[in-house]
Amino acid sequence: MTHNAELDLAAIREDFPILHQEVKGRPLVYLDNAATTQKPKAVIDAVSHYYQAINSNVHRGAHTLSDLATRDFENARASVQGYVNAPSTDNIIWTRGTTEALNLVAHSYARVFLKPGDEIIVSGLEHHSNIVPWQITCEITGAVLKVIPVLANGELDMEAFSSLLSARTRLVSVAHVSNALGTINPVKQIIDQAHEVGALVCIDGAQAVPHWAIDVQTLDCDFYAFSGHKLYGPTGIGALYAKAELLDKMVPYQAGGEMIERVSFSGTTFNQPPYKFEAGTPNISGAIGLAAAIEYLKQLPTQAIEAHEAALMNYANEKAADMKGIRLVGTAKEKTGAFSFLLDGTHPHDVGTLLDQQGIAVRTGHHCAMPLMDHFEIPGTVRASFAFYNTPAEIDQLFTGLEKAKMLLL
Ligand code: C6P
Repeated sequence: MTHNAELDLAAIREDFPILHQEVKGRPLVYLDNAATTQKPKAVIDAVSHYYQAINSNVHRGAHTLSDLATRDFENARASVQGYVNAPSTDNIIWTRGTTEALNLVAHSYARVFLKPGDEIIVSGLEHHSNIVPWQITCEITGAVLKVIPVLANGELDMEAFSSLLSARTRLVSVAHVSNALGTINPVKQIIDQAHEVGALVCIDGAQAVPHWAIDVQTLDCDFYAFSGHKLYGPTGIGALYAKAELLDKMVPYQAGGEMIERVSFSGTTFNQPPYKFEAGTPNISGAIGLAAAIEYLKQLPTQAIEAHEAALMNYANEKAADMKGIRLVGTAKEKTGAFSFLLDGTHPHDVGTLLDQQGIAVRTGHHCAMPLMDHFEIPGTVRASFAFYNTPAEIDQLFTGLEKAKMLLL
């Protein structure tokens, strides 16, 4: 369905079949969008159409269905290219998601080109997917991992970042948006400063792309990773953007079919990027579903969506200011998506369970950001995370649910 400039929330919610159900006898309030977003019918239909009408392997060219599948699969790559404004479809590598995209950079670039004493900088608010691949890289190469400290409000300490940068810095890898706190990091500044010392920059965009269409050329990042399932697309598909000159010199990630040019026992030559990094039969339906998600998002009124998401965050902040015994975790000036908090005297898991009993879905725990939780000396948080289909009424329900949880737990 097409939406015009004004945001028609009721019409938007009609596009998402899963939202219209009861959980534990209550209308579902889905506030776990940072974990995964729900899928519009356009995405479900695109995946279903692929399996019903054109299911075939791609790039084999042997018959009509294979040609159709290849066309839709490669058109999907063009949709992703357009969404992030990459110069060419050759800059877009299909992955299973953000995690695999970051591992690809670690495996195919960092492990090959970093030497003992080189430095990789991450931040203290990273998801484990943007920490562990670099720890392993450091173990293998002898490089050293440096960490940008996090301030009390959940923003990065940018002065500390400046002092960490040196001629030894080879790679900076940071989240565009924190999944645990919602902090929007100043990635353009990080990229520009890192480039001044000759370092490359990899951005974990998992929590940014669901909120606005990014532009990799304006950012001038070297790598940008994201997951389809957080962008209203299917699970098991994501993408890595990388600059062409880097892809040319990077080594293959996995080996097998598709990524080769010619195989013989006297030696094998590799395919051109992006295929050099895409061994094996890809997630064809996932790519087609992700393209359907992007096309769906493109027909929504972007400014109204952004204003609505900001209004949801402001409203949650106002409600929290009126509530006794709630402590927000992450109060950065620039935030999107995640709204993390603790209720005094309660454990996040107990709060999450009591919310679930009222049909309200949130995530509780460390959010795969254990170093960040250690930094704040907390076991985890309750995290409500918003998407454009959420309503102010759902935020009211969240806070009513929290008052009930408080009564039962205290
Ligand atoms: N965060 C969350 O509930 P994958 O699992 O590969 O699609 O995405 C990993 C990932 C990487 N970086 C960030 C910033 C993320 O938020 C995530 C996924 C989910 O916060 C699941 S742990």
